[in-house]
Amino acid sequence: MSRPLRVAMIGYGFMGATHSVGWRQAPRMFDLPASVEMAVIVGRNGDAVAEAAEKWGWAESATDWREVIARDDIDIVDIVTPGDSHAEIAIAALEAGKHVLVEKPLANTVAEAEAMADAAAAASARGIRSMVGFTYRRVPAVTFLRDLIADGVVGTVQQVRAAYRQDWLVDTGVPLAWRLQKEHAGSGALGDIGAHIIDMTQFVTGQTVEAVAGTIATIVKERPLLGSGSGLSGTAAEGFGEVTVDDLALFTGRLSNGALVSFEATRFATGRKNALTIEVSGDEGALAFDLEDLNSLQFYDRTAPDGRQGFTKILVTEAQHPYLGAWWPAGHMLGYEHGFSHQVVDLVTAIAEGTDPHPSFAEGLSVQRVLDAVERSSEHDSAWVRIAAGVPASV
Ligand code: SOE
Repeated sequence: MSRPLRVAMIGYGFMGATHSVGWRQAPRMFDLPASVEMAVIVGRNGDAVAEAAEKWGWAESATDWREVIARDDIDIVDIVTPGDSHAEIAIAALEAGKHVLVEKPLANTVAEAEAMADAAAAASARGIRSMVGFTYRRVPAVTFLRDLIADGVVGTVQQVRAAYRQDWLVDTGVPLAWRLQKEHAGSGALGDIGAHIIDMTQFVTGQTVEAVAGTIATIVKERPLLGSGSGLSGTAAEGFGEVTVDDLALFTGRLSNGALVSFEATRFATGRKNALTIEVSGDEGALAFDLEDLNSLQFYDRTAPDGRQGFTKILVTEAQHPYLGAWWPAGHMLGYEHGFSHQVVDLVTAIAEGTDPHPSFAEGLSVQRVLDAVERSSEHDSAWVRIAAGVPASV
């Protein structure tokens, strides 16, 4: 057997923890076609990144990502930094011949995403693979929902409702972490969680979002400066700074088949912690998913006899459901973190088989174009904005 694929992860915040769980669990639970080693984790603060390495099981830590991607013993670079460094690191890693996984959204701007997609296409010609971390595609119920739609169980998709609702910014004391600063995050709720529901809509329907009309808004315009910590768990310091991203985004999308989608991405849905929901309505049935009940789907079959129609709960935990064969007996539930293992399974399988994994950087670019179009629509009184050069959603 050839030597293991050795992984370097750049970044060590919340997504660093989730990706570490994925790299650790996937090889233990799935029969991967190649073995994997968690070689090195990289961050600017030497002490903090050494502690993360110890806690999450990385063999080494380092403080200079450029030195790490120049190493011959590294095969995969996993990027979990804020969006402002995705393009630079990903393009450098691809040029250095490393396979790349990058956390969503692909980038902060369309121009960066285009450069990344170009670099990925050039690298693919040299056998180098790249993937964007839209992990919710890999929740078994979501993958199964996509399969059912592809099998035609809802007939023609006529309407979609997609929402991602959080409430962590209702607290005006939450400090000005990088997710609230345009120069680091690109956008706010729109790019952070709206990106997930745009990708999910394109993934499950097999359609692309071709035009959007919507509004973004910032509800709390100033917040305490960040003291210690980062990401979602920082603490406040003295003084205030301006929030430069949106707190919520409401928009309508038109799919390539003409169907309309209502999108809502918000960090101000009081009481909703991490509530992603999607409902796809077709002429023969409907399917609905709710992340807060992630082991199941709701299915409505319009072709069932009159008087016996109604939404049915399908528990997506059987061995024949996507990814489930490697886990527990039916009914023994999975959680949020399992999607990160499934992401590793699909990436490592693609690398071993010499195929391009999904979601590709081109698919990440297609989401980025939608995000950009929503911002432009909002700037122009919610006018419809067409998305140029849409890239087909993958299977
Ligand atoms: C924060 O809003 C966040 O961590 C997102 O960045 C993730 O993509 C999502 O999985 C959970 O919420």
